[in-house]
Amino acid sequence: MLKILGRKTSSNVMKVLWLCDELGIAYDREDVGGPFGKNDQADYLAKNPNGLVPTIIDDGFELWESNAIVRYLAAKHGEGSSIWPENPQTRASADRWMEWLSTTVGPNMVLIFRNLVRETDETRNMDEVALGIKNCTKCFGIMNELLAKQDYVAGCGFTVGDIPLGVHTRRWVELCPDQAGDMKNLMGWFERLKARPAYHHCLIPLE
Ligand SMILES: N[C@@H](CCC(=O)N[C@@H](CS)C(=O)NCC(=O)O)C(=O)O
Repeated sequence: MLKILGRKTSSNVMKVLWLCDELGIAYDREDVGGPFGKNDQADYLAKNPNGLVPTIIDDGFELWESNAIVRYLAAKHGEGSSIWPENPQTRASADRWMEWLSTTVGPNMVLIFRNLVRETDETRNMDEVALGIKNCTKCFGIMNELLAKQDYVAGCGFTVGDIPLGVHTRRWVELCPDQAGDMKNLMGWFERLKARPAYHHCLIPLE
């Protein structure tokens, strides 16, 4: 059975859990990282030298990097579903939004999330929060424009492209409700995601 190493509160682990439930992939998850530790131990570092989560083990195949894991599992189990589009252009479009989350949205969401959720009153840096909000407003504004024309990021069907952005959009809505609330098309897409049973992985309390 597929083994997933990683705490369920991690945004990167959420991507994998969400995809597995969408495709009905059975898995066994072990808590690693955060308060559970173990990611600094030699046997974990031998699988993932970054000491980060998630890592998967599938029939002896070890893989880290959450987007790579999502693509691997979708390619293996998602044939015939909209999640892993057959059309190369639709698939490339989905891929583009996954990369954009990692390179452009994610680093700004980290500024907001780390300061508002993880730091204390003494260590919180509100200048970083303001910068994160400014840049995320631009990013989610781009999505809001896109979603005026289509139901999902890569077109009319739900794809792997919706997963990383969907994980972070929940954080945006919860941490910056005023900015998110003004983005009606984004909120419509968020409601469509919330209607998917597998999205429950992303709706747990932030920590
Ligand atoms: N690019 C990596 C980033 C992984 C990452 O930063 N994971 C964080 C959790 S979201 C982590 O392992 N933090 C240390 C910990 O949880 O102990 C991926 O997408 O898998």
